[in-house]
Amino acid sequence: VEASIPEPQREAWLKNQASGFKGKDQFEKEVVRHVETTLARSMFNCDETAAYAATSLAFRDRLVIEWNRTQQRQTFADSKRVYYLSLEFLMGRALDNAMLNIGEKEVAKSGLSELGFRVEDIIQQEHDAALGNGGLGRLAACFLDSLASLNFPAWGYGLRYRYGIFKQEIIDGYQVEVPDYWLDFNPWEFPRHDVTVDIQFYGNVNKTTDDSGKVTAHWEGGETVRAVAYDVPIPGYATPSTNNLRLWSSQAASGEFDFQKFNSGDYESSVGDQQRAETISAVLYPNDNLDRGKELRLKQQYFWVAASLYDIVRRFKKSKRPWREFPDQVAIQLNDTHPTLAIVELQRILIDLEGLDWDDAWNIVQQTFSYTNHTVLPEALEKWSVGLVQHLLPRHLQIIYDINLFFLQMVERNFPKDREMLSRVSIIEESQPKMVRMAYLAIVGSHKVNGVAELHSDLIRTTIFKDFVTIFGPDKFVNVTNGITPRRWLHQANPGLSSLIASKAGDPEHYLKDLTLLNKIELSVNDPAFRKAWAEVKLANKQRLADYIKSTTGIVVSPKALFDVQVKRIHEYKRQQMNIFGVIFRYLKLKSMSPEERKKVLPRVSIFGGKAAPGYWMAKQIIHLINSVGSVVNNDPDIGDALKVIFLEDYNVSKAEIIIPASDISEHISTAGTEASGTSNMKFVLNGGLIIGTCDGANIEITREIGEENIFLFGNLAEDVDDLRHKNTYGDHKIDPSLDKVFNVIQSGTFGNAQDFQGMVSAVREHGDFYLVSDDFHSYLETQELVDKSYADQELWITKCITSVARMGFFSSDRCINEYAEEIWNVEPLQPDTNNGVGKGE
Ligand code: GPW
Repeated sequence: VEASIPEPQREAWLKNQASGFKGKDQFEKEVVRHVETTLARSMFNCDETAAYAATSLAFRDRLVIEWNRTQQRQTFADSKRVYYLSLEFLMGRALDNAMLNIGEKEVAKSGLSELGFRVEDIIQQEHDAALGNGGLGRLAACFLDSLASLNFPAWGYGLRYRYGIFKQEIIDGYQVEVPDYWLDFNPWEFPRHDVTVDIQFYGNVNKTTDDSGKVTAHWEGGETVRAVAYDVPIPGYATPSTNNLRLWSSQAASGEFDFQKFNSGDYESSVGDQQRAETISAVLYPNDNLDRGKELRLKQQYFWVAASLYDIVRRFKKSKRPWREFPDQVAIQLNDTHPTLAIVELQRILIDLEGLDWDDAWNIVQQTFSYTNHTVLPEALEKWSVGLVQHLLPRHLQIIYDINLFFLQMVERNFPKDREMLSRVSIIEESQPKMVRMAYLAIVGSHKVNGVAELHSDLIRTTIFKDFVTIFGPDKFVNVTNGITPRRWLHQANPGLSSLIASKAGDPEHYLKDLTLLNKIELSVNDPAFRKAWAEVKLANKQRLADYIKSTTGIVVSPKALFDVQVKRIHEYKRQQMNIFGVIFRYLKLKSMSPEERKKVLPRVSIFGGKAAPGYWMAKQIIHLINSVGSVVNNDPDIGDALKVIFLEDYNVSKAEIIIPASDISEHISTAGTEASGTSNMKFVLNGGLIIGTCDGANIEITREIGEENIFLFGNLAEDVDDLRHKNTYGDHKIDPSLDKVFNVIQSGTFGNAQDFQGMVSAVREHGDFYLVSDDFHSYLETQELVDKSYADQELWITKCITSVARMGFFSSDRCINEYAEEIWNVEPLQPDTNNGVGKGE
């Protein structure tokens, strides 16, 4: 590496190489230096915010050194890289993760303590990086952690939203959205004002023919917006490898503003141009599992995809390799269909700008891309109107039509007897207006398509993408069951449990890198001291959450009660409504008991959290009902500790880190066949909580791993859902008697104005109960009773918990990333130099 620098300069550079702090004394020195010089403050006005800033900068210096080395190493090795394109990266906080991955948390703890701070308080100063909605965005963040920890040369590409997912406030029981301006102070990003790409929109296409008769398309005119790169270092755990997450920010292309307009007095419109450009990366769309087809969203997609591809192609061209080697150097993973235009953009670059033949170009494209599907819900499958694509990206629409033409010709040749096949699989839906089906485009342009859990992958093969399995053969469609990073979701969120595990499974550095080693704790399942310590860890985590609940809601809950948690985006298919109906049923039952009877019941705390998309009326109604039930139940003197209902506002990654380790039971109760995988189910079990759930998504594989005696499954199966829905709509739909009782109480006004909750009730009673709440309600209540009974036998309960954790190794995102690397990307890790002694994990 150094050989590229000429002799005399090289010496000076090497002699003065930055190294970052080593050990506690240097750490303190660096913190004080950053307080005094970078922040221009002193020990007399260094509050926790400043201490956070200085600590982060000290750690950042360490990260950057390894980051530069990793990037140089990857450039010189010139091996294949993975590019993970995702519109969402739900990163949460970075400092704690950096301390852990670099392996210097103990140093930070004692150093900060000598300077007068507690490391936990400092960590909590950080604002979450919340550039995502839910599971899809968090999956991308877990993948980045695993890619770096496993030493894969990999980059993430996303958008640098000025506003992440909104902050949720609950006011009078209603959700209120508050903008999340998070960039005020962000030490983790590096603006690269020299790395820019000008992105074109609108305009028109002209074709020219050269002497040989070759036709070339030229996309001309329109407007230009500048993409500026912001880089975020992603440290691996217990390895010096530090990868890059590149987020694009939009700016006016013409400089600060149009001086012509400014000087001629048209100040407002000159600023207006700039603001319009900045709008592209201004805000994350707050929809989860829903496609709303807004023009600005399509602009975001193309802006991000075009800038990323320009960057990737620029890097490839430096190697001077022939184009056919592109797929040997580049694997691009499409996180859902949001980046599907990348397929069209690469084809455009190759044929219009690089002069390749269509077929050669298309081969390269197909070998380069692969696509992950995350849902079968029809309302979430992206479609863009042909008119909108034509207007915004005229050349891309032509290419989409050509891709479709050649694809349909192939289908016609291979399946001449099935005439209806053509309209079924056409990338263009012949509706009014015509629509581009993005999932079909993604399939046709990729070499592999994967689902995210076994049931989900089976469903896409047999339902929504059935014809494509016929056309391309079964090998194109694979399963890669999701995973989670055990660094954040075990060691960081639950240090107590992690060190208890370490006492049996050995060094965290080993089992956090090979999570199957967790199975060692199963040998201690009958060890009384281990079991006692296990129970103490859980109780301490519940106490921590109880304190948090007290401080944020004022409500006192007993850590001895059974903590029942459902935290995730609010959605009808996830069925928080079924949970709250169940809570109401429990409340009615408690009310019907004598005080003596009531004293004997196992107390329960029902904890909810999650955001509703701002335009999702039913989801907001569900939040309102949960809060209304809470204010009745929590203030009912008959009830006391027997039942508490808590809604925790603004659920996000850093709150998940407190909530998840504190659960006894968590709810993953989607209508069978609707939740592609779920990933919080994995987090809860890994943290020693049990699950009540449906046979859906990864619940099924969790059951297979931990054993069906360790999970509370209930409800109808995916294979029966269609028939049940049909019956509910066309047959005589009798609703479950217990649910009917609950509805009558809601309608009597017990929880406030019955009108406010009419939508939720009539969705079940009158509109066919699409999510089968009534069909599953009896089974749900019975299973909740079984949960109470099982919890009463604490010894058996603890056995279930320990056994489950021991068997969760499969769900590490490291396993998941290794599967992608082998089955889809064909990439190898690049081992770091092991002799520089940096980057030892804790
Ligand atoms: F609709 N998921 C999500 F498929 O969080 F695009 N947001 C989304 O918009 C979509 C999916 C989309 C989730 C799935 O709902 C969840 O089951 C899965 O575990 C997660 O993606 C990661 O694969």
